[in-house]
Formats: sequence, C-alpha cells, structure tokens
Amino acid sequence: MSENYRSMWTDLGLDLDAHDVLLGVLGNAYQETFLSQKARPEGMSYFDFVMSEVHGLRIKELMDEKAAGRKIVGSYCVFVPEELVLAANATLVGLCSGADFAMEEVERLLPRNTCALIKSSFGFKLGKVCPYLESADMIVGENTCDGKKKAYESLGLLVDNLYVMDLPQVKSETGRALLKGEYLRFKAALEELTGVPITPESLRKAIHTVNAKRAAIHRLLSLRQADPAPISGLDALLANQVFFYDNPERFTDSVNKICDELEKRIQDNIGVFPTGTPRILVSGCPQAVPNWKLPMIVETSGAVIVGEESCVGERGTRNLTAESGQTVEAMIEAIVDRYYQVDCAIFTPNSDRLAHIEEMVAAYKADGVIHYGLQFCQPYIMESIPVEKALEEKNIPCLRIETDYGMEDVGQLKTRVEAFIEQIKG
Ligand code: BJ8
Repeated sequence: MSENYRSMWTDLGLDLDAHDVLLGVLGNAYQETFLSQKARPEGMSYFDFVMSEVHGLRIKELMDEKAAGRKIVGSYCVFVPEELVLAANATLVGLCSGADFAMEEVERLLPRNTCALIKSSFGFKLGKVCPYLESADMIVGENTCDGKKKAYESLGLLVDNLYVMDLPQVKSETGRALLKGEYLRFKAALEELTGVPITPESLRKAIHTVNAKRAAIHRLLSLRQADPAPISGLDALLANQVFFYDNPERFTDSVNKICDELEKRIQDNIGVFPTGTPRILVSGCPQAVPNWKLPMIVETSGAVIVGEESCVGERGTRNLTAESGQTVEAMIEAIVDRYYQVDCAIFTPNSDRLAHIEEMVAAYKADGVIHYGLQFCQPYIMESIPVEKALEEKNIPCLRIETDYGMEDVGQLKTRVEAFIEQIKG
C-alpha cells in the first residue's frame, strides 16, 4: 500500500523511514500471529483488510473528512464520550499504542518505570510514526492514573492541541457531579473546535450510532460463550481493537456480518479449537494494537481466550447509553450515567470490577483467569492481588502476570501459562 500514501504521510509530517520500519514489523507480526491461525471465520477477512490499510485507506478517509470540514479528535481513554464527538460533527479515534518505539528519546522525557502504554504513546509521537495522532485536530488526555496525568504535562509541550479532561477517582455524588461538569466543558470545547452546536437531533443520532457499535461487538463477545469457541481470542481482540479506529457504521455492519457467520458455526458445532479446550478469561490492562503478545502465548499453549475484562474489551463496551432523553440536558445525564459505570482501577474503592470479573467467568464458562498487568501500572497491579484472592476463595484459578511490550520474556511467560493450563486441566 505504501507507494500510494507516501505523499499523504509526508504532509502529515511522518518520518517515512521510521514509519517504513514500523509497517514492516507490524506486517510481519500480523502475518505470523493472525494469518497463521487455523479455521478462522471468513468474516475476519474484513479485519485483515482494515489492518492492512490501518495507516493507509483509513487515514485517507480521515483526510477526506478533514477536507470536507470535519474535525478529528484523538483519545487515550474510554472515558472520552464518542457520542459528544460525533454529535459535534467530529470523528473519534483511539491513540493508545501497543508497541515500543523511539525508546531512547522517550526515556529522556519519562522515567524508565513508566508503563509501556504511556511510553509507547510518547514513542509514536517522538518517532513521528502515528498518522492518527498527526491528523488529530484535538488530542484529549484524561486525568486517570498518576502516570497518564503527569505524562500529559510533558505531552502538552510536544503538541499544541492537547485538551485535558479531569475525571473523578471516587464514585460518589461529588464524583458524578465532577464527571458531568467535565462532559459539559468538553461539549463546549468540541462546539468551539467544530463550530457546530450539539442539538437534540444530532446527539440522539450519535447516541444511537455508538450504541449500535457497542451492541454489535457485544453480540460478538456473547457468542464466545459457546463451546467449542467459534472465534479465537486473538481475532476477538482484534475486533475490539479495530472498534477504536474504524468508521462506526461500517464497523457495526461488519461485526454483525461476522456474528451471523459465528451463529451458523455454533449451530453446526464448528469451533476454532476442539470442544473442551481450557477456557481463559483475561482481565486487567488494555491491550492496544499491535499488542497481541498474551493471546498469542495462551492460544499457542493449548487454551482459548473467551473474554477480556478490559477497556479494549467488555469493560469499555458493555453498557449502552439510554436513548429515551428528549433534550440535550437529559441525554447528557444518560451519557454520564453510562460512563460512570466504567469500573477502571483508577477508582477507589472499585468492587464493581471484581463483581464483573466473576460475572464474566460464569457467563463465558471460563476455567481460569489470567490477570494481565502492564509493568509499573500501579492501579491494576495493586488490584490484581485482592482479585486473585477473591477468585481463589471461589475456587477459580488465577494467574497474575506482569509484563511489557518487549519479547524477551515470551519464553518465561509461556512456561508459566502452560503450567497454569495444566493446573486447570488437572
Ligand atoms: S478507563 S484502564 S482506558 S485509564 S496501563 S496508562 S492505568 S499505568 S490505561 Fe485506561 Fe481509561 Fe482506565 Fe480504561 Fe495508567 Fe495502568 Fe498505564 Fe493504563
């Protein structure tokens, strides 16, 4: 694809040589990880195409939208309400990154013991390799964990369009009021950016569009309750990742199409792994593109991943926004209600998350949970200890892992995962 898009990437200010290296690595990893899988649903060819064009056609579409007067908003967190962005005639894209890049430069700005997700986001900026970041008219940072909160102070010196959203840390009346106040402030900032006032009609339509996208992905996730699993954890994670980049309506249609195929597979008892394959729920930090390390390890070790309790997964998509509001004010209340349920580990206390993990174990008939913690991510790693204890009290095996985006520990992780799978089988 690259020849057709080089002038577009140059206009965006990308470093073409570095970008070629990134695309080369990404293409190889995709080939080895995804295209080598057996018995994949045919509908995955859509996602293969999206990934092959993730820095090409999709960016071209965004550039065409910009040329037609639409704005692009980039975000690092599922707390940024896509409903408001769409209603203001803008497009939301995810900016979290799942690969190490320009690490030497990154470590001049951030302490070494910063989580890989934050470092990666800086690396993509410093290395000039992310066309999403460079095409964004507004970049939204949110005050969630301490790492992100402080990193945005430094990111603000690298970009001139950073908007920082404050978020509550406690779910209380005051916390909800803070979230609502921040969403109102964000609405005003979007309207100023686009020059388009949000109306009851535009907001109603946007809520409907985002709900349809969430309902489709949730339909796909629910089909993984079947044994044999009709889709691999790798492919399901990929769909969850593409959720953050794709055109919403096209994504909804494509996911629904693949769901029709999976329903047929379930009827015909066709799976990607044999019936009775040990079933794993992954819980913890988000896995952004192209972070496919854990599912690749698990699914080449004799188990299948049947769910992700994660922001790139069910934590990010599970609740819909009520569609009954008639005024902008009422719809914003519904949006606040919806996002307020996201049980990120930045909240204290955060008992809803444990309840959700247990609910998912039962719904997806998981035999065990792997808690996925990114090294130096205090919120999730701290929570992993009580989560493990609570699960083990209920006789649900749990393996806590801490890792980063490097490949050095793959062998060691594989040994631990294989031992865990043996324990589950036992
Ligand atoms: S709502 S999970 S997307 S903040 S891994 S940067 S927490 S040190 S990503 Fe997240 Fe929003 Fe929460 Fe979801 Fe910090 Fe941990 Fe790094 Fe993390």
